[in-house]
Amino acid sequence: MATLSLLPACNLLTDVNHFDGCQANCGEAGPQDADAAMRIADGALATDADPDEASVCTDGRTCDDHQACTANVCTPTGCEFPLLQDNDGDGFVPSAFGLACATDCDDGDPKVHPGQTQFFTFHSELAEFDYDCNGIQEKRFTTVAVCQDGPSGCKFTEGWLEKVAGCGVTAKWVTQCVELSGKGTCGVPAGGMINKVQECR
Ligand SMILES: [Ca+2]
Ligand SMILES: [Ca+2]
Ligand SMILES: [Ca+2]
Repeated sequence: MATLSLLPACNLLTDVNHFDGCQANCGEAGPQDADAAMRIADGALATDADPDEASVCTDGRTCDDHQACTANVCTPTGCEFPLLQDNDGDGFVPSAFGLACATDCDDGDPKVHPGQTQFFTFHSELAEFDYDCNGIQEKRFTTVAVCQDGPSGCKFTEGWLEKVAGCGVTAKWVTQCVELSGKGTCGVPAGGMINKVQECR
């Protein structure tokens, strides 16, 4: 038999912050569940002892997606599982939360997140050039140019002149290698180099 609640029900239309703003407490089991998670999102708490505790709704339903990085929230007709925090909207919770699932190493930059496949020529505010948050700043272009005399003409590998450029650094990139004046004179001709910026992630 269902238990009647004497407290007013949540109104999701008028009570925007319905996780902790409505008097009915949204039917949550206690202050440790979605309320606590929402306070983290509000910035009031740095940690939550049990962010993944299930919410028991007033009608007896249980809301729990068993994900530590989302709150378990009862709504009048179902459940919601909003991320604890995602300021930049890239779908990842900031790593500052200290949870295994919290992997966004710069929550102020949507270009920075796990799984990022693009490389960039400029650094982010918090993650430097580690755009995919794996702890390493990988360079996109890693070959050093080779321009040598060979038995059948010039042996050439396109690449950086002398050494691999650092992230965001502009340096010379060799694009051509030819016999400058006959056999045995392989070298970089005029116009055989460009300025290139190293990209990283
Ligand atoms: Ca984020
Ligand atoms: Ca981010
Ligand atoms: Ca990286």
